[in-house]
Amino acid sequence: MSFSISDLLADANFEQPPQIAQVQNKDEDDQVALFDSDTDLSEEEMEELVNVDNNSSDNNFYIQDKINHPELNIVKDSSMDSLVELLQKKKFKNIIVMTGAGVSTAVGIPDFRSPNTGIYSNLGKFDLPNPEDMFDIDYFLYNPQPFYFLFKDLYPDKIKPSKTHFFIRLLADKGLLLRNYTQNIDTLERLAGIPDELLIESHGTLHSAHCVGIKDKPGCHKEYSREFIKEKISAKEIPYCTECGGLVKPDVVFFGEELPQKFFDSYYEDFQKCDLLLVFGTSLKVQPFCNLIDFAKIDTPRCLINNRLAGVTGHPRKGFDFSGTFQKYRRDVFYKGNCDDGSEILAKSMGFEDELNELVKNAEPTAIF
Ligand code: CNA
Repeated sequence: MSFSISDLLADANFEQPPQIAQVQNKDEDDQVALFDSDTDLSEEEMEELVNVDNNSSDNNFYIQDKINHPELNIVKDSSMDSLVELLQKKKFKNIIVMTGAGVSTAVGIPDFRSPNTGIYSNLGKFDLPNPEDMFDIDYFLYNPQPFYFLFKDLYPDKIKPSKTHFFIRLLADKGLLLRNYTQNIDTLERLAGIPDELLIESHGTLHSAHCVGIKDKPGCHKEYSREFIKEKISAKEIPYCTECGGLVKPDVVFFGEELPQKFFDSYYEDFQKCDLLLVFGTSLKVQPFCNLIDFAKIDTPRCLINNRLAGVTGHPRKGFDFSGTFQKYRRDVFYKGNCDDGSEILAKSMGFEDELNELVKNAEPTAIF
């Protein structure tokens, strides 16, 4: 193992407020762009932190506080039952839902990192130098073909949103959703009826497209519809701009590109206001999105619903603390399972399970790409 718990604690800077990851870009020093984090812990290392003996005063930074004031803990342990208990006692009014590719796998769109089924495991035929190059803007401008042809393979002909998308839509209908921050580009949130003002498509969307030019020649930014792209790639053609001959790229944020302004305009205030954070179907490996969980106030309960551990760092101010060891208040819950089962449990404890099942049953499959 490459770390010790005391090293992690010694390492952590307790005074520093959470920060959105910054990455240097060749054009502007302070640009905040999308990048894949490679500094985080393996699943085994996360498991060790989750199973740490938190009665040992060496490990538990806030042990004295917690012994003297057990009532300060927001949840009694990291199980879903603790959150259900809380949901039954307290009405949350400003819920933020963060979502990743795991909310769409149930309806047939693969995620990035699931072993065997994820996109990264199935890029062999494209002969890329690295799997991440598929979504890298410099590589795209140099060789756009793999990106366009991946989409042709990727999307089922007709698709409907998952139960989790409809759960989020119902939170919106009931006035409980403060915002849905999604990393997904598949537009299933829109199809589920989550209103635009409550949705932040943090990594862009396949809904629209623009001319981005070609290598060493900036584009004219002319806007194109999804249908335009769809027609071209169905005919196995690369979509070029009819004005300037540049490449027409869906408005998806590639590694190295800036996130939408709406993300930066909203996240700080939203997370300060948030009274419950639900995180669904993400490995929390893409920055700066994964840093958002650190912006919830220290007594805001947070729940990860995912089929494997994610976002555990062992730092008091970074990531989840499912062992209740590193943070002042115990407030993190982990439901290890699939997103739709997690949504069902939440909907049931909030009293709208039947409405949810009705929405799922009545949804019509639609062609999105
Ligand atoms: P990821 O890194 O592939 O992680 C997905 C996580 O979800 C993994 O931990 C999986 O184990 C877990 N998971 C998969 N299916 C389920 C399920 N049914 N229930 C519970 N857990 C599940 O993907 P992230 O979203 O974390 O990474 C961010 C990338 C992925 C963004 O930039 C996206 O644009 C990109 N992406 C989006 C889509 C989409 O729009 N549907 C698809 C593939 C990739």
